[in-house]
Amino acid sequence: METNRSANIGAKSDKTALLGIEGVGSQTVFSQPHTITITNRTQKRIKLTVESPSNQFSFSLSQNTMISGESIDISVSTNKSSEVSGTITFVAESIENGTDIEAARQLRLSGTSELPTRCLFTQNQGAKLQTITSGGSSSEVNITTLLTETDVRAIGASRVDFDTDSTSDAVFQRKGSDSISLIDSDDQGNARKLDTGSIIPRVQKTQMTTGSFDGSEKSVFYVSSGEIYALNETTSSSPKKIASPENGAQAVAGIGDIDGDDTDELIFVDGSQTIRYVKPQDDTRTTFASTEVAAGSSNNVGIGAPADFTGDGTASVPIVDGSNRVVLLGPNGVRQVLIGGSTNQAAKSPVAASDIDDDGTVEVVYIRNGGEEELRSVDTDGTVVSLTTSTGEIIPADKKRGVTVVG
Ligand SMILES: [Ca+2]
Ligand SMILES: [Ca+2]
Ligand SMILES: [Ca+2]
Repeated sequence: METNRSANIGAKSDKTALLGIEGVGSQTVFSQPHTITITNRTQKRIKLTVESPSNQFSFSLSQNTMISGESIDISVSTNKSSEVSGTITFVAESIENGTDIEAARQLRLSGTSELPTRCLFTQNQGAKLQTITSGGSSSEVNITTLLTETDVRAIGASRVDFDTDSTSDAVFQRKGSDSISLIDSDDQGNARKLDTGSIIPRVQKTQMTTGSFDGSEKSVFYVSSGEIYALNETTSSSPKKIASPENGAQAVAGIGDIDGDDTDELIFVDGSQTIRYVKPQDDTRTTFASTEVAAGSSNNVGIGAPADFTGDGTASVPIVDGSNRVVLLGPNGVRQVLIGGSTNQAAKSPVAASDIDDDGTVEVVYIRNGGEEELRSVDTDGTVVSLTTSTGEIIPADKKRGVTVVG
């Protein structure tokens, strides 16, 4: 099959002008979503297939058949956080007879994705699963309660929309369950359960994450008995073992390119709270690369999903260290200390890198240590803000669950 197709490319390349292709092939770096327009210049009705051989791009076609003279728009996007350059192949097949046209074009796309602007947390003892979004000023936020009267044991970081209803799904665990729950992050609704089978999730001092790692389907990544597993909602298969670190695993923080090599790492907290990461080519059982920095651990572990704080395409991992400082980590250790000292301290609990004031740059949202256990944010200039409701009240949060990014 593949051999025949390759032969056809050469034989039929003179026909590519019959596919009017606009919006690719130049050295321009486009921003996403980028639109490519295809015009059917043949005399036949054709069926169009668009592919990204290296899986860098995804496509949305309004329709895939075109009558003679008709044009369609293709929306192209990428889930990379940096600039992506790659090949797109277009295959047009005539429905009435066997003729086909195949064309390959280069595209450069800026993969800077929309910043997350929502955080997930619970009230005391896991009651009330709630989110906050920007309320339009540096300190004011809007609160949405997703679930009331539930005993939430652990929460996760998630920017994935598993059920493709255009709302990303929050991930959490309920008391006494051998499953992981998902719920749309912007409204009160019904939670969905993912069956973990015999690979029962860790429920205390832990964190989950969602996403795609090393070409996997979009999955929930979680810890069970010191190992890291991926569970996919749609394939209903058993959890897949991703890593069995030699000194264990406690929390999965997130997926991101922390060393700037254009591939994503899976960041986790090992059995001694040291922050390590899995590279796509790693064996399942090894020690894994270490940042040589440990997350603070008391009520939970102080770590959050990686995010691009500077807009250069490389992510940093926000953590709360053993001295209750909020710092940003790279693969070789601390990149920046955001807060430290005795006056401003963060609880040793999950944190969320999010643009919670909606000004286009990322802050770290955390739970205050000492005094009221309230949600605060700190930006890369070290400015600390106490988040409040529209009536000026603080937002209480539970240190055992922490705060995570969602949406
Ligand atoms: Ca959804
Ligand atoms: Ca990387
Ligand atoms: Ca911001």
